[in-house]
Amino acid sequence: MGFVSLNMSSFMRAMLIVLCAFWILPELAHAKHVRTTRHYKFNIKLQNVTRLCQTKSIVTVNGQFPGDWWKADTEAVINQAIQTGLAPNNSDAHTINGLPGPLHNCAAKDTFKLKVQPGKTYLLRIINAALNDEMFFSIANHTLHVVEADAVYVKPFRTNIVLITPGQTTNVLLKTKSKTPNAKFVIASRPYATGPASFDNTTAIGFLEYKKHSLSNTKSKNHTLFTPKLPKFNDTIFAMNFNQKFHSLANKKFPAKVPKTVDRHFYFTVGLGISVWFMHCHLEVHTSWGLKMAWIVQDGKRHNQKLPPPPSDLPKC
Ligand SMILES: [Cu+2]
Repeated sequence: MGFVSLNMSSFMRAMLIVLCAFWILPELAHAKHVRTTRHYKFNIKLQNVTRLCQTKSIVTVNGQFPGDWWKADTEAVINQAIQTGLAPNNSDAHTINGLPGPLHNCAAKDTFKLKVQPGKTYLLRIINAALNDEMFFSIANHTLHVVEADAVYVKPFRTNIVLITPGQTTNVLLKTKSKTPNAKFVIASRPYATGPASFDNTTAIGFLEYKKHSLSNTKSKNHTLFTPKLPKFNDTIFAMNFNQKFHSLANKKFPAKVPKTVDRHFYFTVGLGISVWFMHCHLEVHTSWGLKMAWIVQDGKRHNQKLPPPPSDLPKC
């Protein structure tokens, strides 16, 4: 159970895995930290990054970037998509924490390594930061224990493979083997796609590696390499079965209070000439196709019920 797991003394704090666009954030977690407020510093700047034999200047957060990798300038990619009205050109590589892994040219060193200790439970915070691809994710010879999706606790369930959509987050527990194995385990991620459109059908690879004790023989490099089996790119039966495993936690502490009656009806109209907020609930790329909901938001009576004005650099219509 999720909360039983959170009370385990050997619980590791979450690792952020950003797939693909994946970010993996590993952490050693302890129950006493569950309700603490955390503070983070985000240093956002342009910097030169080299991937797939090619260097370009991109926006980084604390020196890192999530998301697929395009060899082309991504501003040019989206501008072309807006002009043609078609989907943006496919990315050239999916990544795990910004690293495509050894299946790509020039990327042998650009491989994410998740270093773990034996006999621990790690919380992996998995985010699909891909532009438009749903992703399978798996770690060879390890079972993942899904406990949360999109900031909501779920009834924990075990799976060897996670399927995650763009912009979605999920937290999974990874229990490491009780003793350090003489093996390396491949972490793999690649898309699930069923539509007629083409997609970036590349596989991002990382490695799960067990830390060696300082006394152990560090010369033994004859690791067995285990690779996970991912579903075929169009395995809809897997996708449906996986999605059916999600249920709200619905225990006493976190009950599922789902409203069962409609008590208020809304009627939306859209007009011109008012400050209007656009939103789209999931894939950012869909906003470039004109798929937006327009919200006209009126201020409430109290001070904290008033919206701040749009930022000064918001592009004008
Ligand atoms: Cu959409």
